[in-house]
This record gives sequence, C-alpha cells and structure tokens, in this order.
Amino acid sequence: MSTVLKNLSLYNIDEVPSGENRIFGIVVSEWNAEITNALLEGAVETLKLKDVDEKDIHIQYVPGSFELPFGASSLLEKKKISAVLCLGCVIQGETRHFDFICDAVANGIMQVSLKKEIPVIFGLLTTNTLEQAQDRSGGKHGNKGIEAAITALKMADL
Ligand code: DLZ
Repeated sequence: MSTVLKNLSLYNIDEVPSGENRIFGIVVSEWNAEITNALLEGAVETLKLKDVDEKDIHIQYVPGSFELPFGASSLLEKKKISAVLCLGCVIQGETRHFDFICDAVANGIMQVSLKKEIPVIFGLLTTNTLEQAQDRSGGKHGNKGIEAAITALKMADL
C-alpha cells in the first residue's frame, strides 16, 4: 500500500491560507466515536492554528456517516459558512453496508456542495480495520481531520 509508514498529514503551515474572519462548519458522525472525536480534535486544532476563532467553528453531530450530507446541508441553511468539513469513519464489516454507506456519503457530499455552491469536504475514513482507522486519526499515518481542515481552508480561499 502506498501509505505504508507515511504520515499523510504533514504540511507546511505557511502554505495554507489563513481562515481569519471565516466561519466553518464541522459535521461529525457519532458512529465509531473514538475515531471521529480524534478527527474532530485534529480539524479544530488546525483551523485554530490558521486564525479561525473558536466561536466561528460550528459543530453538528449526526448519528452515523450516512447522515453527514444532510448534516452539512442543514448547517449551510443556518449559518453563513465558508466551508463544511464532514468527519466520519466507516469500517468494513461482514455485510455490504460499507459499500452502500461510503458511496452514499461520497455522492451526497458532492451533491450538497454543488447545490449550495459551498465547499463540503470529504473527511471520511473508509478502512478495513479499527487499527487502520486509529493509524489515520492521530496515529502513524497522521490525522484525516487535519487534512480535511487544510482542504477546507484552501477551498474557502478560492
Ligand atoms: C449501520 C452502520 C454500520 C453497519 N456501520 C457504520 C460505520 O462503520 N460507520 C458509520 O459512520 N455508520 C455506520 N452505520 C450507521 C449508518 O451510517 C447510519 O447512521 C444508519 O444506517 C442510519 O441511517
């Protein structure tokens, strides 16, 4: 695998645009909460590092990743947001739930983003095991929440 032993969240902070005076939304899935809370922590820390005021970060919890697109859409109805980050974790099980949820989230996020004309960021971990998810939520492969925040800052600056 190309990610073996690579921290995917390493970045040069000076190359990421400032988020000063911008409002961000974060939708977080409660399913696999240990992982999604770690993603949330990485995302919030990164936004704050890039000058986003804590009061300008609006967090919305949803029951599972399937509900992320609706959560993003409803946040965008209420606030004047520059970008929304969707954070979730789907772990491959023994049923086809995994494929249905991942496809629905990817399509749903794209639809909301294009319809509202606001960047909606795909911060969804789709892994085979819990260990792979831990490695990507503050472990040896970094934290996808950080990557989602950097993408949101860049897209808000377009
Ligand atoms: C049902 C389900 C399953 C089996 N697995 C996950 C998962 O790994 N990660 C996740 O975020 N959510 C999962 N869910 C819940 C669905 O996303 C959704 O909340 C329910 O199907 C209700 O719509």
